[in-house]
Amino acid sequence: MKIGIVCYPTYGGSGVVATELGLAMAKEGHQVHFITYKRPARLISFQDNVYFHEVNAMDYPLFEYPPYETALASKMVDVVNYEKLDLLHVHYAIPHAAVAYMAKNILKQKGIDIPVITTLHGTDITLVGQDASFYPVVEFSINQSDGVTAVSEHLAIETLEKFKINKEIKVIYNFIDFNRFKKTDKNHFKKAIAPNGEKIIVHTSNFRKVKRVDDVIKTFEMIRNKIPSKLLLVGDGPERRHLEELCRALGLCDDIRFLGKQDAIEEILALADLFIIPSENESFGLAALEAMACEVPVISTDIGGLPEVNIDGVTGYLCALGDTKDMAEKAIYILSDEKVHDRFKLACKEQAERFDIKKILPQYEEYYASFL
Ligand code: GMT
Repeated sequence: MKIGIVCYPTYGGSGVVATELGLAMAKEGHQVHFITYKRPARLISFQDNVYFHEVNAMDYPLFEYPPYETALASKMVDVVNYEKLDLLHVHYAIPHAAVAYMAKNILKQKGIDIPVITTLHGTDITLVGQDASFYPVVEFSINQSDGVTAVSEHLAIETLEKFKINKEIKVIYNFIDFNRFKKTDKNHFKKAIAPNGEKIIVHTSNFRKVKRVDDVIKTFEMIRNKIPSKLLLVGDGPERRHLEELCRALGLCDDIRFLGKQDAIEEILALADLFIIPSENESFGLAALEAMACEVPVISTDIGGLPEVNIDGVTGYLCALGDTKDMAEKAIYILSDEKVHDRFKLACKEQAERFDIKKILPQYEEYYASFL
């Protein structure tokens, strides 16, 4: 198949899933064309069957905002037409589903019928898509897509509750590549970060309000009072400054490291003892799955699709939003006893295997094939 993938090229979960999916499809022999404004963050080296088409919105003094959607639609038309693509898969409904609708109709006039599949990732439905400035376009363009997938049961149900959707939404979960995410021996690195054998707690995100990184820090403070530990905060985003101030105010700077955006997340997870994801909204929680694949137990909220990934009392614990006391107690329980910790670690790996890319990729291939 010749597949066009449209996504955000940044470190956000939807871009990561789109890129990893494309790369895996290319390895299976499909030809994959990424269409976006920048090289996707995880598209780091040359790979056979992979192409990247950069979208450039022309600047002009009249434009306060260069019209990216128009440039993207034109690029989609161009690539589909000249590369003879079989299918377009757009990730994150805003604005990609609407732009795909426009491209599809332009191509129809040229006698080309291209199926469009939209994958809903989360905030495009639960947060951003609810804003009046986007809502009608999101609803319309989802209904105009030939196929619609969601990354969890919860997100599929929420989409049907929040919009009038006349399409069946197929659930295809986020996935994990065990060639990359697995437990590895990084003891030298661990010694550098935790020289006295402290426990290592990790959080990765884009530091947006929805991720509630404050709660990670508050939980960590309570854990550290009982168990010597270090916190690694991976990622960057709008809350970073405020979080640094919170660390200073709580006197935690010696035990908390801000590592910024990292490509090799798996190397950090490989030395982690616990992962915390206290989000107020999370359609799936790819970051939690990445941790679990590296045998790291997860303390999360019981929100959105997280309970489909993190099994309460088995792979970690599900706690109420904002209940940092409960999060800390559960974390201390897991970290206090080696045998308990080992039981959780093993369960994490077993649960992560349900989402092995080898199991999820054929679901996408089958879904694509049903539109051709
Ligand atoms: O806010 C983020 O976490 C980024 C966001 C995105 O769309 O880029 O991630 C969403 O998609 C991921 C991949 O499908 C999911 O694993 C995340 O749970 C989801 N984030 C939210 O729902 C907040």
